[in-house]
Amino acid sequence: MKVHNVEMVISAVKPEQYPEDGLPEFALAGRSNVGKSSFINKMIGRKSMARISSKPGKTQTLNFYKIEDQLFFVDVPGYGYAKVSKTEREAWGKMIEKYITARKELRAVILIVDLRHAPTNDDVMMYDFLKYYNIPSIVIATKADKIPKGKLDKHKKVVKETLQMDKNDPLVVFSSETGHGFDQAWAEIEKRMG
Ligand SMILES: Nc1nc2c(ncn2[C@@H]2O[C@H](COP(=O)(O)OP(=O)(O)OP(=O)(O)O)[C@@H](O)[C@H]2O)c(=O)[nH]1
Ligand SMILES: [Mg+2]
Repeated sequence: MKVHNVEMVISAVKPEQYPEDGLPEFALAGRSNVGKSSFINKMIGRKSMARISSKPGKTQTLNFYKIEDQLFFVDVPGYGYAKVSKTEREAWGKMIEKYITARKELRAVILIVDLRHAPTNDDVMMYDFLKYYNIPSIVIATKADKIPKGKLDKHKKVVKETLQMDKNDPLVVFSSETGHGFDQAWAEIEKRMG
């Protein structure tokens, strides 16, 4: 998709604030600092529309970005950030769980993992959670610019095997720095918009 119009519609903290357009939504999931906001920025061709962390834990609300009046990207707080209090973590956990399991506009969760390392236990738990609730998922393995070209396939295999990915789920190797995987990522999203 060629993106010209992006509107940050709302930073929501509760369901009453979610948009009511009925447009398809794609939520970003992944550990804190993995590159969720950078993924959104790359996909919409803006340098800093979605806020990028200098510190992990920057995204604290559900941020709805309306793209071309056709879909929403929903930027979600990352998991696994140690410096968040237990109470806060539980509150966010509940909000995200509720959004993911109950939101009828949600077409797929875009799970972002770091291609450089094997997915963490939290990543595995998130993927299992999506499978358990039958939420379609698109796995994006980002920071591909940090891996030598000849090793991409090997790293990709580690991601697939560690998550024990369903053969029907797409895994897109991506880089927010170089745009590697951009067309494939859009193709996977567009397939699930209708
Ligand atoms: N080299 C490289 N760095 C990246 C890439 N994507 C993200 N980063 C860097 O990783 C850091 C975190 O990126 P964010 O996009 O803010 O991560 P996030 O997942 O939104 O973080 P939270 O909102 O805190 O959960 C930033 O310093 C980015 O510049 C990538 O594809 N390649
Ligand atoms: Mg973020």
